Parts: sequence; C-alpha cells; structure tokens
Amino acid sequence: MKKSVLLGALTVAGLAAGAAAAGTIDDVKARGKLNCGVTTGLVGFAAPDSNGEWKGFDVALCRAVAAAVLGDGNAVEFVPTTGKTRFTALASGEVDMLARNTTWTFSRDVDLKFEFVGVNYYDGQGFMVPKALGVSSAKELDGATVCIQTGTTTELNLADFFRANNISYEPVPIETNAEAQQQYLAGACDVYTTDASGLAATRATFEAPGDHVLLPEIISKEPLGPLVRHGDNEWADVVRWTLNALISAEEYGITSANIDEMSAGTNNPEINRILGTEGTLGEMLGLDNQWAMRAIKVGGNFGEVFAQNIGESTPIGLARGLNAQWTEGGLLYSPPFR
Ligand SMILES: N[C@@H](CCC(=O)N[C@@H](CS)C(=O)NCC(=O)O)C(=O)O
Repeated sequence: MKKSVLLGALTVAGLAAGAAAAGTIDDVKARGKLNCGVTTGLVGFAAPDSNGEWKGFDVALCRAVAAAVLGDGNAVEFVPTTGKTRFTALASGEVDMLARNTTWTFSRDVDLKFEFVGVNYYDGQGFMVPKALGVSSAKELDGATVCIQTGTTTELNLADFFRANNISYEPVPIETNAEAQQQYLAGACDVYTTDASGLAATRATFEAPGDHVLLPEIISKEPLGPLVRHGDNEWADVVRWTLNALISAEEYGITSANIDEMSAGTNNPEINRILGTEGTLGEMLGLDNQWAMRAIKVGGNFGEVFAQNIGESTPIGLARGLNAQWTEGGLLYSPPFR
C-alpha cells in the first residue's frame, strides 16, 4: 500500500517535469482555449447549470484567466476532476490549471511539484450530521460511520482528529461530492465531512436543508487556491496576477458597473496600472495592457464573484469571514500592481 502511494507520487512528479517544458501560455494561445480543471460538480463553486453552462466561484477564475489571455471568458474547456484524478490531470498536461477546492499543502507543492499561485478561499474542514442524530459536537461522534472523499486532505485530518480525541470511526470512502451527498442522504453514513464551504454548498441543494446541521468544530486549515505545474513561471505569473487583479479590483472599488468608465483613466495610479491606462504591466506578462480589465469585466471583482455565487444572499449563504479584504479584517491582501 505504502509502495503504491509512493510510486503514484513519483509518476505524477515525472509527468510534471515533462509537461512543464513547453510554455503553457503559448500552448493556450495556440489552442485558443484554456483547459481548466474543476470539480465534477459543486453548486456555487463549479457546476453546469440547466443549459449546460458552467457556473460558480471557481469557474469565474477560469473565465477570468481565459479573458486575460484569450480575450474571451467563454474560451474555456471545463474538465471535471475528482479529488483523486485532479493531480494526474494537471501533471499530465490534460489541464493548464486547476481551479477547484484544492488545499495548498507542503507535499502537494514540494513533492507533487505543483505551484499554488494564491488562495481564493480560506476554508477549514467541518462536519455535517442529520439533526435527528442529536449530536452537537464532533467529539460525540465515537463509533460513527463517516462519508469521506478519497485523495483529499479531509481523509488525513479526520484520522488525526479522531486519534487526538481518542475516539473511533468507520470510513465510507467516496469519489465525488455527488456520491457523498447521495450516500449521506441514503443513510450510508452518519456524518459527511469535507471543507466547510463544500458542506454549505451541498446542504443548500438538499430538499430539507434545515434537517441537517453543521457541527461547531472546524478541525483544519484549508487554504484553497488555483495551481499550475512547477517550472513554468510565466504561466504561474499569469494565473497568480489574474487572481490578484480580481482581489485588487475589489480593494480599489473597480466593479463591473464602473469598469468601462474607469478604463478611460482615473486619478488613482494603481487603478490605472491595473486597467492598463498607465505602465506596461500587461507586456511584462506576455499579454496586452487590457488583460486585467478583461479579467475583471468577465465576472466582476472578487467581491462580486463571491456575492453572486456563494455569498450570503445565495442559498449557499457563506459570510466573507476570513475571505474579507485585509482592510475589512480578513486575509485577502494582493501585492501591489507596480
Ligand atoms: N480541500 C480538500 C478537499 C477537496 C474535496 O474533497 N473537495 C470536494 C468538494 S468539497 C470535491 O471537489 N470532490 C470531488 C468532486 O465532487 O468532484 C483537498 O484539497 O483535498
């Protein structure tokens, strides 16, 4: 078992080294499409709507990168990946980037050889149980069956948490969120554990969300963010600064409503550099000077993307919390555009 895990990691690393030799930015431009790895479906984060159009918080980042590089937020091939298949999809070059609740960890960076370019959602692992179970703390879950997605940090944190609290559980291994939802609702497990944002998104699709509670414990840090292959710094820069452009746009009040007006020039030099009316930042990235303007315009700034897809006025109902701007007591802090 140990050996096969190690071999898997080596294979992934080998593929990463090979695939990084070609410049991804040139590949994407030549193809005219961004191959963006997302989840198989998590409403609010990434899921096709009734017209088959991909929507969501993570999807918006794929569209922003496509708009920056290709001038078209629809020039994206969304590639569904599970917790288990996502790293091979990126390492092999099947996708140009992953934009799906993937936690930035030491081993994924250093051992699997990926580059996390930032954090688009600061999360933590939580637990959901049916209200009828009458449990009010995760510490009361001794002997519970737990639905858990394989190939995730969730699996590892769960083992740590139960061991630290000297309680036991029986895992029910699952591949996708849809399967987890189905198994949990069918009573195949007492508890569903994953990132708290994923629990909120999943519960929002239940027929009777009020029959299920999220327990108070958040047992880990899950900084979720987009990632690319190691060794292709130009491409990493494009994805990193596209995310930073959305975050900075919110900080400086650039919105989808005023961006056309602001793109004619403002008296704030930082805004002008972001929107390309001053300086040559786009050129430095291998793009034109309107790259960030297009990225912001396609779905709005970070705050607009958050509010529209997962915010408090959506059924998912997530508060900004740690994901507020640093100026509002949160952790979002883009380096300067200069
Ligand atoms: N953040 C953790 C957990 C990620 C995870 O399991 N995400 C779920 C949704 S919350 C998922 O995307 N599952 C695969 C799918 O449903 O496509 C990790 O990076 O390992």
